[in-house]
Amino acid sequence: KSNGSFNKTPDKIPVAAHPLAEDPTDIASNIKYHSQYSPHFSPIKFEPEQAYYAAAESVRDRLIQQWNETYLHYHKVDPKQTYYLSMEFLQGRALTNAIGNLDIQDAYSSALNKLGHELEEITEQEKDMALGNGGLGRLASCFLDSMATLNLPAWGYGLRYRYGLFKQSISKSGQEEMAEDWLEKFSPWEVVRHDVVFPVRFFGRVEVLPTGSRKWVDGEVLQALAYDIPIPGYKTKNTNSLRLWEAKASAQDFNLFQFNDGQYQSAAELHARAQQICAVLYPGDATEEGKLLRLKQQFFLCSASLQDIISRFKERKEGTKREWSEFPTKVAVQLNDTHPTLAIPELMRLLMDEEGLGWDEAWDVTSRSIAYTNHTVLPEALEKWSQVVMSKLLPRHMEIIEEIDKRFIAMIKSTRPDLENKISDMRILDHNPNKPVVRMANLCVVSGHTVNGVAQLHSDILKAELFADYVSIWPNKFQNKTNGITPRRWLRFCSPELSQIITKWLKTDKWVTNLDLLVGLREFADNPELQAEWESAKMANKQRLAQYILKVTGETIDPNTLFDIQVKRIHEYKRQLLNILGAVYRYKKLKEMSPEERKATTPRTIMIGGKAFATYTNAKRIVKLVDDVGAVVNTDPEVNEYLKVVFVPNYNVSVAEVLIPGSEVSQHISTAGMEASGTSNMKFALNGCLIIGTLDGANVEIREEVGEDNFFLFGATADQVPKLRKDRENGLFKPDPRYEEAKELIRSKAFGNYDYNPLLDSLEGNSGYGRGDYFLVGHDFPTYIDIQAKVDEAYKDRKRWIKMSILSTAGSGKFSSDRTISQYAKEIWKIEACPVP
Ligand code: NBG
Repeated sequence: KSNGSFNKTPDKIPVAAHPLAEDPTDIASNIKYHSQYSPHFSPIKFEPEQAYYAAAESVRDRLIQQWNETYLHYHKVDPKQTYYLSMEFLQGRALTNAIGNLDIQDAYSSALNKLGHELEEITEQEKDMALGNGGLGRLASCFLDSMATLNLPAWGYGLRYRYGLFKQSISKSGQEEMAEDWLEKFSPWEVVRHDVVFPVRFFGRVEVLPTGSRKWVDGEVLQALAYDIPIPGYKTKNTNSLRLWEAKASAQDFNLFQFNDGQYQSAAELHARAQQICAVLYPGDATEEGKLLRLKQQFFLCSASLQDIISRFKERKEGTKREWSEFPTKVAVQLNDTHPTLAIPELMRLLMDEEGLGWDEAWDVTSRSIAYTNHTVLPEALEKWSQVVMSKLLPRHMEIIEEIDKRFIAMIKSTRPDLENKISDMRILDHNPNKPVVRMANLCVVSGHTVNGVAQLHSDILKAELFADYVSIWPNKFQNKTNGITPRRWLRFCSPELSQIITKWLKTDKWVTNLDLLVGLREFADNPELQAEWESAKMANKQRLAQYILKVTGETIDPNTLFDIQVKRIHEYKRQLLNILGAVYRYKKLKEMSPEERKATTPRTIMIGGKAFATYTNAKRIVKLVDDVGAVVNTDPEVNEYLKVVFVPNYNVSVAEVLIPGSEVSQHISTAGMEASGTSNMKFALNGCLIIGTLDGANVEIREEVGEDNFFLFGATADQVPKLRKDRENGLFKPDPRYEEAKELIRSKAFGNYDYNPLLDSLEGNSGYGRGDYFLVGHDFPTYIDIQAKVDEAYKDRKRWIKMSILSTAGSGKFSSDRTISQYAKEIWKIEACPVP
């Protein structure tokens, strides 16, 4: 523990700055240097918070050294580079990761001791950088880690949101949202680049020049200013960048005359509008203003990033004239879902209107540079923008999109007359008279050179359903890239105990960058020595988790019970409702048992966490239900030794780092065909946690890798789902009595007076999205309950359970994001490693 009364740095530590220091005393000097010469606080205090900022800045110095070398090296070698455009990056905390990747953990730990602090306590001071929602944003962050670790010349591009994903708290009325102020003080990890500024225009009109070429003029122009975050690779010099854009207005846009005249608002109007752009991640889009703001955000990211990419392309061979046809051999742009689709018309515009290329040449360059990843088949998530809004905000881009659409139709008519009747589905513009829209996914498929899904099943569904018509035109455009996770953050750093055991038994720590080596654990899965070590490491993680739960909820949970976790965004298709109905059923059965019978059960602690989108009513009801069930079950003296239900508030990356290592089973129970991949399933499996899951997304591949015996499978398969929905419509569904019992108990107000009827009603009736049990909770309930009984049985056999746990970790090698990124690099981006010497 830190010395609480200690509030000054000790005098015996000299103040100095040698960024590359290895020795703990020198590192302590560096930290002290920052506390004095980069002052952000008044000089007398040196409590954990001050120590965190000073330590982080000292780490940053070291990163900057490698970072600059990396930049210069790439500049000299001029390799082809990847640009990963994403509206979301869920970086989480950076300090543990940075010192871990730099391999200076021990030195920092002792340096901080010398200054009267503990490393663990210091790292807890850091706020999560939560510039994303869930899996898609965290995937982007795992990818950055792998790209740097693999020495790939690559950049992440995103927006510097002032407030990240909202902070969730749970009150009597359920979820409450608050702004998450990650920049409340400042972030020690970002470096502003005052020389990297690009103009971004909105609105205005298209002018036809005497030459016939077109130019976008007037409207309003904001400035995009670059903030860079260093992305260190694991034990390598390569340090890449995550470049986040901030929107600014310039001094000329500040009307001093108006201001002095007392018209404060109108004097700084453009400044206020600039601030709105990066104010929040995914502003509500129920209103027209909200929609416009989101489109502005997307364009802002695309325009600034592409101008930057083009300027780098030119700068790398300064003095020589570059051929534009060379551009796709130097630049690979990856669109993380459809949010950055406007990169397509923006690159076309820049090439034609600014650089003077003709359509064909610009199209060739654009379509050879850009590729698109699809992350969902849910219809409501496939973006469609109003043509009216698009024409107003981006008149030149609308023209370009119309031209792409026109040429696509002409191509179909001339080369594929058999597809003529499909044109209205396949084309980019949808001229529905009530609401003409631009279909962003179609624009990506038509324009990009490659389209990929994020797990085998998902990629198969894309080819067979969503994009089936395009497959017949471009059979080679479609690929699968099964998602992955970085083993650094998600095992090596979040579970040091387990990592040490793995290293000991494999006799190498090379698994950290070559995760396939984990298969080596298989041969020891029955070894009692390994089993004992494994169990005690898991127990330590469970204890840490129990302490965390006590701290954030006040609930005491017993580490000797089976820890069962479901954490992810709350969504009906992810079926947290199935989980809680199962818990309610378990509660009811426990109540009906005699004390002896209860003693024979497997005691369980069910933890559920995740954020519900602020306007998603049913998701919020689910949060409330979990909390209400917990309130009753956890205080019921008859059962609370055997069952607890806890809602874990404010789930985010750093909370996941505590939950996942301490888990024993986790639930990935989406309606088959609806979860594109899932990535937390991989994190759990890697940490020796067994999965209860449907055959959905990456579950399918996890089960293949860890073995059927080590995976608790239940539920309908994706190909059965359409028929089951039809049957339901035709009144052919017969509910299981256990399912009816569970719902009935909730309706009877056993868990409080809140009106759960609207939520439960979504499970009744015969048809319709969100009604008639679209997500098949009722159909899958009986097999879900049966598999839960198997979990209980399996847990009683400790040896078998630990073996399964070891085999789960041993089989998780495939799910390293290093594997995923190597495949992207080779099969989509065609880039190669460029290690800094
Ligand atoms: C999500 C999917 C997940 C998947 C992640 C990352 C979106 C649109 N999609 O299943 O729901 O793991 O993307 O690919 O956020």
